[in-house]
Amino acid sequence: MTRRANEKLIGALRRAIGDQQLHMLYQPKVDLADGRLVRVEALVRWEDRELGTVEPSRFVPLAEEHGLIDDLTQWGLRTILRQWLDWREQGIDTQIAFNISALSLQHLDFPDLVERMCRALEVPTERLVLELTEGATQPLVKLMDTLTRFRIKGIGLAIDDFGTGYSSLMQLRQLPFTEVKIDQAFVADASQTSDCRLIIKAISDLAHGLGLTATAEGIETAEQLRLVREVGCDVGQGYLISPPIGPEALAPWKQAFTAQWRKLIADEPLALRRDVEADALGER
Ligand code: G
Ligand code: MN
Repeated sequence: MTRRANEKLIGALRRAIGDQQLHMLYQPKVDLADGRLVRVEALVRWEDRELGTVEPSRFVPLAEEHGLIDDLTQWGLRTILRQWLDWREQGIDTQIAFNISALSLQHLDFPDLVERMCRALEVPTERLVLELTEGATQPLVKLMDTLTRFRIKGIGLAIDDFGTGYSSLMQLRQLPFTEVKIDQAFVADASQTSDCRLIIKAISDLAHGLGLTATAEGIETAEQLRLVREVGCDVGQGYLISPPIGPEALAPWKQAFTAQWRKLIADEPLALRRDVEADALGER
């Protein structure tokens, strides 16, 4: 893109952060044992009147480059914390996962700011999970101090898109993560190649060995759902379960999905359907 086009985009982004042109969608993640909602991932969307839909993959790097990332992060945090309160009013007590730029984590006082925001709105810090992707230039190990501060405050930490890019096994061991999100590329090919199934299982076993939750991203088919359940992933996310949805759609989704879950796993081998069996035995 030309410099001029970029400048126009940055100006528009600066205004958008101020006046409601950004909004959040939320994609449910469910417990793969019983289909229950465990958390949602907040995904920022930008509809500009002139520019149309601008993808986060385009505007987040620009925001980082031009000093807007902290404003964007704070707008996002305020939005999701208020949303949490709204859902709790409706009787939904879920965790919210928030994608965070490694740049925002360079400030050592950032965990305190997040804690203050949670406290001001009376949202328990345990309801918040931060998702981090390792950038090419910024090994996450450098952020050890900030990440440790978040953990001490009870905030969860997920490593996103694990298995592609630069994520190394050493970081998993050294950093205080609570969750590993297996990159959707592996899940996408899981039905075709046994290599991908093997990799998903290996990451999932590794996560469990280190005491972390293994989440499979990008589940689009019932076959992929079966495969990730079979290899022992704990949490699932993807279009099959739900695309990212507006906040008002969460309650209706939750109701509909419980019924759908039974159908989704109906053809699976019985060994995988412990929850259904337990139900039949009246144990739940
Ligand atoms: O990097 P991260 O895992 O945060 O990216 C999440 C992105 O993946 C979102 O933009 C979301 O819309 C997209 N996504 C979510 N579920 C699926 C899926 O099942 N298939 C594909 N192709 N994309 C998905
Ligand atoms: Mn993510």
